[in-house]
Amino acid sequence: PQCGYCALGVSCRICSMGPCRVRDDKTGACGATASTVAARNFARMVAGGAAAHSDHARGVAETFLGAAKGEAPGYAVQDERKLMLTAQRLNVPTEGKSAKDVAVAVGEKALSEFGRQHGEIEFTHRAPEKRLQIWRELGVVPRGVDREIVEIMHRTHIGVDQDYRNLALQSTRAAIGDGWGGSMIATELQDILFKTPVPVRSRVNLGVLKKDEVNVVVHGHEPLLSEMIVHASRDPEMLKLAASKGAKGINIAGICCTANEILMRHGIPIAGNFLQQEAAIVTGAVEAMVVDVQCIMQSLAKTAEKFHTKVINTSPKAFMEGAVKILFHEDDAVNSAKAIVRAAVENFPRRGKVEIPDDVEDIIGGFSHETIEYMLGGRYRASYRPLNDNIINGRILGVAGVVGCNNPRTVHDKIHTELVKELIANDVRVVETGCAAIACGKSGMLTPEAALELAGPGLREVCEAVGMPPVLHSGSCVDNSRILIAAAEIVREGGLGTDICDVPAVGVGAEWMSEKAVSIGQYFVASGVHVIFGGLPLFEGGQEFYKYLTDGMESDLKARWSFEPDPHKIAAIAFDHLRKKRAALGILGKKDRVLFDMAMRRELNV
Ligand code: SF4
Ligand code: MSK
Repeated sequence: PQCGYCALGVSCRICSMGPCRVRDDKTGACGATASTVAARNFARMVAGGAAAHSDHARGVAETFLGAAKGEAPGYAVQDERKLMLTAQRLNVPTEGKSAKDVAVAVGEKALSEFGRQHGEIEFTHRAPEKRLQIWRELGVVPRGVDREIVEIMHRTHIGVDQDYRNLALQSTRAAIGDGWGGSMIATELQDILFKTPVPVRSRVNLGVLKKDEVNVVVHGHEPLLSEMIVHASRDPEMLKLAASKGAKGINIAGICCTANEILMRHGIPIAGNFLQQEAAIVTGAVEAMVVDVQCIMQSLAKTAEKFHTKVINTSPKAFMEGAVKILFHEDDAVNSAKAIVRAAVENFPRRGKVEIPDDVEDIIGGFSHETIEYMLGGRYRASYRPLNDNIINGRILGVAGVVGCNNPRTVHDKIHTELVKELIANDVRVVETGCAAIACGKSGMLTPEAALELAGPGLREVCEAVGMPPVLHSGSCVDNSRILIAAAEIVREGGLGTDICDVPAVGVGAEWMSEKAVSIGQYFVASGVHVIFGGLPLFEGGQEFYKYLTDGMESDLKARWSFEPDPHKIAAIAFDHLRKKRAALGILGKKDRVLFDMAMRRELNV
């Protein structure tokens, strides 16, 4: 049974005078009000989410440094151009230095951002100047990734910070440390190690599992593992072993964000999103489900007991009862990955009845910020200019970042897909990450052909001109940092205001469920983007705090939250917001294309 107080965000168990359930004018045993309790709960969700993203990033930075020093065989810098750009952004000198030395310095600098105690996280300087100014005035520029998370844990201890706005500001600081810190570090270093994604065609849904091959499903979040599994599955020794067991090959497929990572860089097919993890096992066709961290249901091993599937637990941070432990060692990645793939192959003869659904869709992934810029502007003038122009001339109403999880409170994928269909039909350019992207992939919206069928006339015209799908897959949860960078670049390109809050843009987490989603939501709001979450209005019980989230935050951050479970109402809120932003920019009406005659050209002041 679910607790009504918890649903409203007003139960507290942070000290043993409680637990307390606090509503209206009642208080906890310590005197805490409902708004204080709700703000503390919100802050702790942000801390949990920011910690998850950032600990993932720390692991990447450590392996990156090991690879740069030649101490992590199997990993190497694959995108030197991005290495040099990232060095500049981190204030690491590059002149006269070898790529190896720059990589070591970048790895050390990135790693130091986590434990940094003073100053400002370097990547926050990628935000528009005005945004940075807002953060500085509010005192919310993160000093270090870890420090802001620790400070949340301190401030939410019994008897410390009791002011809901002050708690929300620290949540903002930690969330910025996630989006413009930890998550951005993860994305940038992963791109340098494994290549910056470019568009790649693949397939999605359970139908990607193969009847006659060994199926290895990788699930979780960290590409350090999955990249190596992909390589191990192509190893001739492994393929020979598979053949000796009667299999025609080794098929890798992904679930959740691990799926997004290997789709983006290798075009590996996706078996499904969060709510399909057990369904993949139930096909009877999965020899091994290889899991690392985050979003792995504890029920998996129990489900697997009924089938031949081995759930292989690879992270020392996340032990699972009933799973086979084959720990993944980054300093011996190739052999660790081979041991995992070998275990899967050897399990093939134990297969029983197999039932793989036919459902499968084509999908295009790989829309990194660099790719979007290149596709819009071309090799020699990569830029967001065409996107800005198409927003200004009204062909595109605005941009929506639709991200986040699945949640069994709603029919699987329904809110994502109904919402996104409505958005693109009304000329909103949609950028997606995480399980939301997989949901829309399964319903066929991630192909250029979808633009012809589903997009409104303006968006269709733009998609046809550049050969893009109406919905862009930009990667995993940490890759929401790509959307932040794209937003900053749109501002830098000019014509749509001087801060991210001026751009007609919204963020939506329609089926969110994880703490990471709350951190993502807060760093989008902190960056100036109106954020709409579906599901429960989790903090509604703390009335003043809830009013602050949904209204008052606007005066601090020029953006706020909305909570709305219905996809059509979410779309209505989004359209209303995009139109308001367009009106403020003076571009509300659609501008007709004008063919300039000679007299008009002469009048141009260029
Ligand atoms: Fe109750 Fe206050 Fe303790 Fe929370 S901190 S459990 S509201 S006494
Ligand atoms: S995997 S956090 S269910 S998006 Fe990133 Fe999906 Fe949400 Fe996990």
